[in-house]
Amino acid sequence: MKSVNELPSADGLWSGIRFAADASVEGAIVVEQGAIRWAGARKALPAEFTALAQHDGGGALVTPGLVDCHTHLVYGGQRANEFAMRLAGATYEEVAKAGGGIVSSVRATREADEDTLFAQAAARLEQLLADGVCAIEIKSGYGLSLEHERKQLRVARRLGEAYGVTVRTTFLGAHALPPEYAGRSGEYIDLVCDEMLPALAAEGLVDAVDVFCERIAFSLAETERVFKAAKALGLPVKLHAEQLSDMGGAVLAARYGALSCDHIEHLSAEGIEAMRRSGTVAVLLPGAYYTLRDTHLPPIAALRAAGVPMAVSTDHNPGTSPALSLLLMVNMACTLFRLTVPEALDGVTVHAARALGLQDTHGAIAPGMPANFVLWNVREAAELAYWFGQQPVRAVVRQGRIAIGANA
Ligand code: DI6
Ligand code: FE
Repeated sequence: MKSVNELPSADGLWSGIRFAADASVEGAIVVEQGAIRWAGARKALPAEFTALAQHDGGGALVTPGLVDCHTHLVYGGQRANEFAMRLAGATYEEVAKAGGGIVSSVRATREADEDTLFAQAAARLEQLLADGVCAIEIKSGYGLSLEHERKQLRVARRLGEAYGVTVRTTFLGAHALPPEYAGRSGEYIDLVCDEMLPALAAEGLVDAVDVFCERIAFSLAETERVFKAAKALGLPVKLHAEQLSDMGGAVLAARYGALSCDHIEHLSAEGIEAMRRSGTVAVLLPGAYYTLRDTHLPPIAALRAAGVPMAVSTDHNPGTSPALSLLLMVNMACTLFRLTVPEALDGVTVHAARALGLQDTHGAIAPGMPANFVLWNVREAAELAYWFGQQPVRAVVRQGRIAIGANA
C-alpha cells in the first residue's frame, strides 16, 4: 500500500466528466489545495481556471465520494458457522441465545492484539474504498470492556490515518451484555456510563455514542442512561432501533436529538413523526435485512411522505451483514426496499454524511468542501444501482488526493 503522502494531488481542472444530475452536459471541477474551488458546467468555467493542471475524466460520470455511515468494521474472527446454522433453520435470536452471535465475536476480538485487528480490518476497508467510499463510520462493541473497546477504537483511528479516509468512531459499549456480567445488566451499564465512556472520550476516541436497543440487547431505560452519559460529555447519539421489534427506541433517540436511527424495520408512525421533528436520519441497512431473510420491510413510504432523510449503509459486521460493497447496498435498497435510484444515491452521499454530522465536509461536490469525489465508468446514474457485482470505479479523489486511478 502507498502511504497517503505518496498519492498524487488532485489539484487542477477536472473536465471530461458528467454530473449524475444531468449527464448530458459536460461538467468541470476545480480542485485547489485539496478542496473544491469550483464545480459546474464546463462551458461556464471561469477563464481563470482554464490553464490549471488538467485531469481528463474520459467521459466518466461523477458523484460525491460515498459515505458508509454504519459499520462494525473492526473485529476478530468471522462467523461463517452461524451462517450455516441459520441455513439449517436457526434464527438470529436463537443463535445469540445459544452463545453465538455478538459474544462469539467478542471472544475473538478480545483474543486478537491491536496489530492483528488492524491488519484484518484494513483488508476489509480496502474493499470498501475500492467501491468509492471516502468517509466511514466505525463502531466499537466487540470489546465490551475498557481495554478491548479502546483497542477497537484505536484501530479505527489508525485506519483513518493510514488510508487518508475520514473515519468517525462510534462507541457501542452497550452492544451486548458481556458474559462476565450475565444477569447484571444494570451493573454493566454503570460501567459503560461511569468508566468506559468518560475514559475513551477523554482519550479522543469517541465521535458519537450508539446503543443496541433490543430484546436480546438493552432496554429502553438502559439506552436512556447511556444517552444521558453521552450528553453529559457533549457527544451526539445514534441508535440501533426497532430492528427486530418496536421498542420505542426511535422516539427516545429523537428526544436526545439523535443523528440517526438505524435498521428501523419495526419503526412506528410515532417514531417517524419524532424523527421528522428532530431531524434524525433514518439509516436503512438492506444487507442485514437480506442476510437475516427478514420479511418486515422498514416503513419506506411513510418515511418518504414525512420527509425524513434516508441513508443507506453496509452495516458491515461478521454476524448479520458481512457486506463489503456499498454499491451493492444501493442495489439492494432499490430492489428490496423500493427506493428510487436518486434516493439510494442520496442515501450513500448527502444523507449518509448527515447521519455522521459530516454534512459540511462530505456527501456533496460544493465549493469549500474537501475534494472527495468518484469517477464512474457508466453512462447514467441508474447504472450505479442496476449492475451488481460490478466494479465501475474509474478514479477516486479522496481528501484531495487521487487515491485510485492515478492516470486521471
Ligand atoms: N445490529 C446488527 O445488525 C449488528 N449489531 C447490531 O446491533 C449485528 C452484530 C453481530 O451480530 O455481530
Ligand atoms: Fe449495526
